[in-house]
Parts: sequence; structure tokens; C-alpha cells
Amino acid sequence: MRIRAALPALAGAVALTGTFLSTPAQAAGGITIHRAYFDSPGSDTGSNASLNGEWVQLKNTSSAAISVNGWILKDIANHRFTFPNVKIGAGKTVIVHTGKGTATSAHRYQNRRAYVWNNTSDTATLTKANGSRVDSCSWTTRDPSSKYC
Ligand SMILES: [Ca+2]
Ligand SMILES: [Ca+2]
Repeated sequence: MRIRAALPALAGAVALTGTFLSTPAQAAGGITIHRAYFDSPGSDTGSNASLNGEWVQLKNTSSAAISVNGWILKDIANHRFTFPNVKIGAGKTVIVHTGKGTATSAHRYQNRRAYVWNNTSDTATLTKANGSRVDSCSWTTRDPSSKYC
């Protein structure tokens, strides 16, 4: 809505080209929360394997690598995971596990000893380092163990 409202004013600006106006930022894609596996398979025993069975998957839907340096993934209770200075490749995914593990380009670990994503209901929110919201995903008991966002 804001972008649409701004267009008439922008269209009058001499510096802008038709090419710019016909290429909205959304068409280029970006980082999205693709899936949340909020209820780890089996009994929630609190073992590291079970903690790592709980995760949130991000996906880069754009055609270029995107840096997520300092970006934050958090739940409603404000448990935060801050990304290091890494990029997510074009079309690639990264799974952020709750437990401990060795990070790779496709897997990151919060290194926690307790679950983060509530089985009953919760919201995963991804923000940039400056706090601006990138995406969020909510679920309730009506969803099965995971949710495609
Ligand atoms: Ca479970
Ligand atoms: Ca939570």
C-alpha cells in the first residue's frame, strides 16, 4: 500500500526510469521463513538430538546470495539467535537447529539446552540487524508437527 501510494509522486521524478518502476523489489525474492519444525519428532526428552529435531528453515528465494550478517531469528518470548557474517546462496536453504552442533552452510545451531519453539503456539520472526522485519511464521495446535510458512 505504501509503495503504491508513493508511485504517482515517484513517476514524476525526472531521474527515475520505466525500468526501475517495472521492477518492484518483491519480484526479486529474498530470505523467507520456509518451514518451522516446532514439535521435535517423538517424545520431547530434551536430548541434544531431540533439540536438534526442532528447527526453523530459511530459504533464499532470490537469484543472488544474500548476507544475513547480524540478522535475528526469535520467538514470541524473545529467545534470539543472531546470525554470524554469512550469506545464504541463491535458492539455498539453511536450517537453524535449537541444540548444539557444528555449523555448516546449510545448518546452524542455537546451542541451547531447552526447546525454543512452543508446540502449542508460537511465532518465529526474522529481522535484519537494524530490527526491520523480514518475515514471520505462526502456528497453533491446529498445525501438525511442522508448518510450511
Ligand atoms: Ca515431540
Ligand atoms: Ca517459545
